[in-house]
Amino acid sequence: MADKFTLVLGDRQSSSWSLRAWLMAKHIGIDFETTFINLSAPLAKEEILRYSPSGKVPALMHNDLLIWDSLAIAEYFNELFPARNLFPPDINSRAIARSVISEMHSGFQTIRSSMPFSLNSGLSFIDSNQLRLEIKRVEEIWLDLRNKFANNGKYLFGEFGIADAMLAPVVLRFKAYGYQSKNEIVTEYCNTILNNQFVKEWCTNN
Ligand SMILES: N[C@@H](CCC(=O)N[C@@H](CS)C(=O)NCC(=O)O)C(=O)O
Repeated sequence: MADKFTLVLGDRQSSSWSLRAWLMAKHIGIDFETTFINLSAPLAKEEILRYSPSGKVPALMHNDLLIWDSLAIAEYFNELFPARNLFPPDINSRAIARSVISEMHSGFQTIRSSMPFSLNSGLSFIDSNQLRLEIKRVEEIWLDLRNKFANNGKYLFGEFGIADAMLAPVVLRFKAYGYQSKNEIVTEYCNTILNNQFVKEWCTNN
């Protein structure tokens, strides 16, 4: 029997964590089904809980196995498809990639709350010192990695990987809220993400 993968996702318009898992699956190139749940529907929570015990999306079903949380899905994909280089090839770079994705996964609360994920544009964000600090930190990560890995390709560690999937929603937030970096390298990386074929597909199919 062929392997069956299903991603349970929130709607494209509002679910940034779902986008991350979906980007990873698209990048790997597996055949997978999707179950989208409209997160603003009155019974959304009940619907999510039919699939995901945490009450959150994304969740991945691989045959009879259920994996929930974007980070666990990322690590599972990496173990199943090592040849797709979802993490960079050398141990030091992998450790940095894991630091970056963990920082994203557990931090940047003010970016999340002041710039809620949306595919619309022309939105207004709630400005604050903390928001500026977090934006500065994201830009510092992008700049540092692009400077280090520029020779390997145009993504954070050269080739597209989990770190790019985890940070792509921040690029879309900046676009939605009209935040434009003054740094050329940061802007170039943001354009790379905005021009990624799968990011475009997520944004146009909503
Ligand atoms: N740590 C989780 C966060 C997942 C998360 O917060 N998902 C949101 C959608 S982006 C969700 O399920 N919200 C619905 C709810 O909380 O009822 C992950 O990385 O997957």
